[in-house]
Amino acid sequence: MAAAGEPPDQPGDAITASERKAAGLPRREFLRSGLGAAGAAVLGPGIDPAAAAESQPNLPPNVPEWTRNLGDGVASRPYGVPSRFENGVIRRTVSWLTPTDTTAVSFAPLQDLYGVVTPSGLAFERYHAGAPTIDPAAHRLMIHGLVERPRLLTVADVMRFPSVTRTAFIECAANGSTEWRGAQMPGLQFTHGMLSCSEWTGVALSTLLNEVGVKAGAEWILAEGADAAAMSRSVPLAKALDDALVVYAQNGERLRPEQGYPLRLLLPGWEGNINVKWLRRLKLGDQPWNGREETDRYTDLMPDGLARQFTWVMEAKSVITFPCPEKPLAAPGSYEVSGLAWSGNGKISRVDVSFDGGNNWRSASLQAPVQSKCLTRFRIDWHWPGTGALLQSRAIDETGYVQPTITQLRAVRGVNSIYHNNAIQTWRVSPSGQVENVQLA
Ligand SMILES: Nc1nc2c(c(=O)[nH]1)N[C@H]1C(S)=C(S)[C@@H](COP(=O)(O)O)O[C@H]1N2
Ligand SMILES: [Mo]
Repeated sequence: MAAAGEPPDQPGDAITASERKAAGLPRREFLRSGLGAAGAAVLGPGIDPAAAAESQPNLPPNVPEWTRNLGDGVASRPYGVPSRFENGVIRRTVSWLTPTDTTAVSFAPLQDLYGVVTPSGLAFERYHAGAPTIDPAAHRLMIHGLVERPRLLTVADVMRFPSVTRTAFIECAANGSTEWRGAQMPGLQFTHGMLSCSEWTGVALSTLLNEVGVKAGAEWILAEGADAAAMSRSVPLAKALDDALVVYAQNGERLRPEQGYPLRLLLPGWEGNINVKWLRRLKLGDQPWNGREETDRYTDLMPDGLARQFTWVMEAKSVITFPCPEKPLAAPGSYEVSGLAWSGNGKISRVDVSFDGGNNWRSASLQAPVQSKCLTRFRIDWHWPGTGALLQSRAIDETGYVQPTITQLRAVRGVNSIYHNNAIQTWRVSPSGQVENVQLA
């Protein structure tokens, strides 16, 4: 199809206007009027079609083989997968963080993602006892304890209630845990990849609680999974009544097995661990249960030797996703620097970017709509002169909270913590364009 202002494609042309555009060639008007040089500001000199034609039979002005032959039919693809040329865009694991395949974590390839939604097949995975294969017909959600009418709900029962759809990020509290004592991981996928953002559909937990009738004195809910870990967490009733969902769908289709099929608890903005997958039980009680995941794990050891418990909220954080160690700069010139910002306390209100290690800051533009407890994409233009640079991003959320530097964070938290490292990330760009994970003193 011809873009606005392009001459329509002429059948029989060796190269059409849209092919020209796809190949990054200047428009014909530009060639005629001599404005082609304007395009060179970003991309440098254009392609020499004659040289390309000799070495690459599929390059313009030749007609490529995929235009000369019919493509695949619809029957060959009942469920689509990405282009095989994108087969490097995958979740990755770190052997020393994955003692067994079932107590595992995989990291999302943030360096290869665009916009704010994480494709379901690339959402990071974290589980304590493997991802169970649950037959939804044989699965029940039990709601009991301090309630008027205990219930065993089928998945179909849950799906009969009025539904809610919202987008929300999930970040493991251990995202960035390797960076407390110094820069360690070699790339963005491993410093920040325990982070995903999906459009979730389900039922408001308040709707289900209304159905069972919460008894006076109930203040907490035990949420338990049906996996072999029977992983459980204590959820305060206030959060359950605020914005908690029991979700059954993710990015337009039913939940993926690794994200909790057939039912998952979603607590927007709260640490990944409390978003209990394969949800089988909600028990109302008058105090927290103090299970393994909220005592031995998911607490923050402070410099005075005391541990903070119940630090549920993921505070404002951001990271530059281009450039990054996996995506270096090719040559000096103009670039769009881009990244992600998020806050478990609401909307991102501003993201500042520094190119000199935090001495000077410029505000980035935010992709609309900016949604609460959701990834927010930021973008800012940069002319890289080909010298060394220190890139940082700093998120500010609607509460006025400013993302701290690692030095500020260590001053309060020490270095004994594992969880809740939301420090500003520094990428060092070398004159060759390589990008490295560093920390500034
Ligand atoms: N039942 C159950 N729920 C669970 C877990 C688990 O092992 N079992 N892992 C938790 C942890 S530690 C995190 S970070 C998130 C990860 O969610 P994801 O795998 O969908 O990215 O799920 C949480 N919910
Ligand atoms: Mo986690």
